[in-house]
Amino acid sequence: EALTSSPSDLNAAQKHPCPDTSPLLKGSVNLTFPALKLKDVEMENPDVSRGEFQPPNCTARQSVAILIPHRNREKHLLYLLHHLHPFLQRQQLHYAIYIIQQTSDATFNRAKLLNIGYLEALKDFNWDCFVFHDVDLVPENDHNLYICDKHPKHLVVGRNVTGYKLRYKGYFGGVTALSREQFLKVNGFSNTYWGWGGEDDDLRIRVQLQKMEILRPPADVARYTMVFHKRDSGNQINKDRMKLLAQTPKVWRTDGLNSCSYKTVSLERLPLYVNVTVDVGKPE
Ligand code: UD2
Ligand code: MN
Repeated sequence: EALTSSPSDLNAAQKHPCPDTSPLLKGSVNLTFPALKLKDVEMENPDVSRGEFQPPNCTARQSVAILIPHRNREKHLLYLLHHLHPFLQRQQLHYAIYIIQQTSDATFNRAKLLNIGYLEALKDFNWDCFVFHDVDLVPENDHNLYICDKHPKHLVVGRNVTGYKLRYKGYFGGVTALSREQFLKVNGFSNTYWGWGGEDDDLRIRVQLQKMEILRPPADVARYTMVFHKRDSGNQINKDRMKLLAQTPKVWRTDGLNSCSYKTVSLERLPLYVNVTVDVGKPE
């Protein structure tokens, strides 16, 4: 087989499945945050094109869309791209990164942006798995696998800023991984959380209502560095969040993916990510 196959054959059916454990993993890495330009990060990642990567010599075990809600955090985005691309390549995944940008300075809606990311990414490819990712969280250990499991996964057990401890039982913020089916089953996120807080707990309630569990990697692996930031303007604390959380069991069927209306302002395929700019509207 090796004697007769040409390089192009290797890209087709003859590739072997990637191994269960990638030989490229490094474990815990020392993160650095040097001054960066987008061009530098592009040069570091010659095998990524239009935001997408496939392992060259084996067939990835899963195809994963990374969805990042974003507005006005350009420096964080560069750091994340700088660390996350090599991290995902070491995991031998087929992946693409989608940045979902909210236009206008109306109140931020993280959850709705992530619903939109899911819907838009599925227009490109039938992704197996979706990772919902804050822009300011950089994973410290590549044994924290960005793949989906039998149950939804919460990948952030600890952060540098909180002493690497789980903030509270049921905490589901920061970075989560749900399969295409799991996310559909819970009808995605609620679209009704404007401003900071609550939307992550809402998703946990949806998961629990479906009798799914929440899985977490071991604490020594599920570690992140959060790049320091203050509360953004346009993302003030959502004072209604407790009231909304009490409604979730009643409203989840009609508030979510199936009711997510938005306008796509532009969709650009940049070298390192797909840039989806959307108008999510504003609170009613
Ligand atoms: C926590 C959660 C986060 C979310 C949030 C409440 C962790 C590690 N993270 O983050 O997942 O549940 O609380 O809503 O527990 N963003 C922008 N521009 C903005 C505002 C927000 O890009 O102007 C994005 C960005 O990806 C950011 C994310 O939204 O990382 C969450 O906002 P945050 O970082 O201000 O909130 P934080 O750190 O309290
Ligand atoms: Mn943050």
